[in-house]
Amino acid sequence: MSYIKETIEKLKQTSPAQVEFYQAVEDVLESIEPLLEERPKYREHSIIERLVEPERQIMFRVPWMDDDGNIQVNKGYRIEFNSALGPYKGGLRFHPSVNAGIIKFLGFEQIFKNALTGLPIGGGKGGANFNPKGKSDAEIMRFCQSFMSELYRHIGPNTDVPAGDIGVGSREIGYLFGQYKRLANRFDGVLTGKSLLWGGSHARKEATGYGAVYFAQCMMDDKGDSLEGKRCLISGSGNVAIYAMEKLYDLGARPISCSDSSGTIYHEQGIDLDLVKRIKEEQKGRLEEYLETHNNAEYTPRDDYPKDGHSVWRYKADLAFPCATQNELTAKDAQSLLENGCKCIVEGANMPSTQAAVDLFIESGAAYGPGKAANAGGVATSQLEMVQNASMLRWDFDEVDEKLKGIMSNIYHDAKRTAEDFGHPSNLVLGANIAGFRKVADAMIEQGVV
Ligand code: NDP
Ligand code: 2IT
Repeated sequence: MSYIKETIEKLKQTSPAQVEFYQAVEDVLESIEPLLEERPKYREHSIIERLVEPERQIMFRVPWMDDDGNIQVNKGYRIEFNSALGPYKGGLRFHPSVNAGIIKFLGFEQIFKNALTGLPIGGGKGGANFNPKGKSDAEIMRFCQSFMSELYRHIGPNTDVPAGDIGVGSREIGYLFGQYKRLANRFDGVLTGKSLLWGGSHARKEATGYGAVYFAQCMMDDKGDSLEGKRCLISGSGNVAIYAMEKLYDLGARPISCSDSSGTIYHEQGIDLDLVKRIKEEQKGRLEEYLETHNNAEYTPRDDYPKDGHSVWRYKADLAFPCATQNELTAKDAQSLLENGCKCIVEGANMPSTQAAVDLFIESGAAYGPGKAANAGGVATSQLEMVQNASMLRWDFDEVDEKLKGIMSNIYHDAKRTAEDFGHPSNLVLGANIAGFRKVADAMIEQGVV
């Protein structure tokens, strides 16, 4: 058995039942095989064995009281995965599907994503199996306060800096920050994605979606093409999806779909983004309500999705932006995208394509931008928020946006150059994984056995 396969087998025994985590680890380890041959020092220093083991895993009880006076209990997590390059950095996810394996997959991805940004941030992730849907504002606040009552002792502006992810947006960051400040008696940059009124950065809210589109722009440039006039399929209708659609419109493209966990909207004339913002950001409603304004749009409820696939990916388009969640794009979906002439897939979400779908994209020669490269604009702008907090300055929107553009272009070219150096010029999975891994591994060697 190869060294990589042996490592993965061992991991399955020592960390049982964490399938998403194995998937993320396999993706990275299989890509870096050629690098391990070239540089035996990584094996001599047991870099892989150390990398797959988080530096610290914090799991805690989150008790809170609902509006009816019942006591509820959730599981809270913060996985501090790797601090070779800087303080642990990564979001918090509140979703009923959250478990240790999901937080570990996200934390593991975050290590290499953060390394790719070229900024001094390590990798971490956290969250809870809490379902924010249907909860009152007061319940959300009590939950966030209880969550932070444990988390605050583990985080700090130079230790670990959480942010948002699925189910955690500016409202939750506000309640979390308020409780942190109360307990720690410090007003510091311990969370990112903060409100512009009290320490947030311009363009952080937009950064992940905008960044994914800037990344797509680099991919199209390389083909001698542009986004102008292109039909784009988007999944999700949360933070990443909304701001990806906004930037696509800015650059002359046409987003024609979006989705939530209940169903998919397809609107040939182009998604009405102001309406989606109103439904999702202001009313926290369901996408189905879109039809009340646009009866010429098509809505497919989740129950009517094709077997083994999702409804979004069966339409004809030039580009696809999965921006909802992990494994939302299957081999069947990849096939139908490719058959319909889709030439560029850009991942706004973390690990949205199954391994079989990724294999199909790579074999087909389509331009495929993996999440850890294409969605790194969010965390990169979080680091810009940390810089502004540490210096007590505030940059204007254009300044942050320009920096974000530069970072996305650097990530693209770093991954592309690395893929070329290893003889697979169009394989950005290999390029991104090797480029990210190399930075972390070299730092770990220099810091000794810790
Ligand atoms: P939001 O909570 O704002 O939106 C998530 C969207 O995805 C919603 O439309 C949601 O639908 C849908 N969704 C979530 N879970 C599922 C599911 N199990 N099945 C179907 N649909 C689902 O989250 P974000 O936009 O912030 O995050 C989206 C993705 O982007 C995630 O993979 C996240 O890890 C990744 N990401 C986020 C970054 C950020 O800065 N926010 C940075 C980098 C990556 P519904 O409302 O019905 O639940
Ligand atoms: O997956 C991600 O990169 C995020 N959810 C953003 C993390 C951050 O610290 O901004």
